[in-house]
Amino acid sequence: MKVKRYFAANMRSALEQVRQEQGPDVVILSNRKVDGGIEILTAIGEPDAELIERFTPRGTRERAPQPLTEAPPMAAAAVAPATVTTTEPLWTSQETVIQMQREIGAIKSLLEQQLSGFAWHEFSNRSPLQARLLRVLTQLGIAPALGRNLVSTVDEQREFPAAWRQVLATMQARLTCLDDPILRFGGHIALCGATGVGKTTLASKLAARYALARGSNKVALISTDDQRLGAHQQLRTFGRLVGITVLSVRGVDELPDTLAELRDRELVLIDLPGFAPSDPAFRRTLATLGGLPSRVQTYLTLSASTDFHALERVVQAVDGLPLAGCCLTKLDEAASLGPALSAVIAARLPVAYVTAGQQVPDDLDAATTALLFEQMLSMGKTRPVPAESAFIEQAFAL
Ligand SMILES: Nc1nc2c(ncn2[C@@H]2O[C@H](COP(=O)(O)OP(=O)(O)OP(=O)(O)O)[C@@H](O)[C@H]2O)c(=O)[nH]1
Ligand SMILES: [Mg+2]
Repeated sequence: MKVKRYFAANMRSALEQVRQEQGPDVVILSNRKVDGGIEILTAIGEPDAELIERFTPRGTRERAPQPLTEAPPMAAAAVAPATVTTTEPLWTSQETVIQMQREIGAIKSLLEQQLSGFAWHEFSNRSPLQARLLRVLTQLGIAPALGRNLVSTVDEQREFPAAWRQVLATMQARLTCLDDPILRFGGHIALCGATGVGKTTLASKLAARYALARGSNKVALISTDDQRLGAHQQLRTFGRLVGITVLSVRGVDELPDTLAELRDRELVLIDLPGFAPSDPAFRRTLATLGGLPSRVQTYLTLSASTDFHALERVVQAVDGLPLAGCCLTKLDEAASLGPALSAVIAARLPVAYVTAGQQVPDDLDAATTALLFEQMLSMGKTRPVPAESAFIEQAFAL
């Protein structure tokens, strides 16, 4: 076995020299930086155990050096990459690496937690009034992003009561309520939303109220839910009880004919099936409704007892679709009204009606900002959302 020394200004040219002179089967014994460039020592001929031992760094003796046709050292891979084969498991699947990834993940979340803690404390020291306002908004269930945005314009020099009134006024200005649009003007109204939020109950309440005010022959209901067992029946039974016409269709495509049949009705309520926000049929159905020749106004039904992230998913699912507004249900079941108001403010959805109970037609009110704010504040007083430091620090990091 013969040792040969190569010298070049950089690693690339040194390897190029080795490759040109000795081809891919050369054994690289060592490579190191020396004055003015890189030195590579190579071996040719039959392997010499003693020589290999001398040039193998401690801790890697069982693996290196090797011919370039086997698992290559870093530099050798550049010489003959196409001939490299290895049966060793990929390094990413090795147990130790997986364990390291887990530990890095844990350190990362610990760091994030600490950073959000620092951020909150730094914020509290710098802007104590804004921090106090944010804490109260958190107790009302207001989503962190909206809360931070609301307090950001408050002047630190103000007294707390005046600053709080300013925050409420800013929030109120961002919330739009519609003035009883369905019961005042009728029309073709579709109610959409996630499963079980109270669409059919709301449609029944609106129909019954309209019938009480203007006569049952002025209103009709259409059930479009052919998926859920008994869905058509639920509305039909209600219709029979209160003397309101109820028709069923197998899908929204059949609506134009049915709406034409009901042309003498002032108010036609279309009860849609419930959809999971991720179901593409949700958007498809709403898009079809938007394209019907007869104008159909669609309202999104949101349950106030749902948490903010679930509400956010629903409003994002209908983003960009033509909605007339939304209705908030199950206020009686909600622990706080903050999440629902945060979601509708973020989505700029006007609120038309609220419901707070199962009674048809009693538990229904036209939405007003005064009513919603009064509810939100009284819920916050009786059932404040926990706003201990740990909770608010986490919210502050989001
Ligand atoms: N507590 C309370 N329950 C309500 C309210 N509105 C509806 N519910 C109840 O919620 C349940 C589901 O109501 P539905 O009207 O069938 O809901 P849906 O959205 O039509 O459901 P799917 O058609 O299955 O998607 C029923 O038990 C209703 O009585 C409300 O404001 N408060
Ligand atoms: Mg229903």
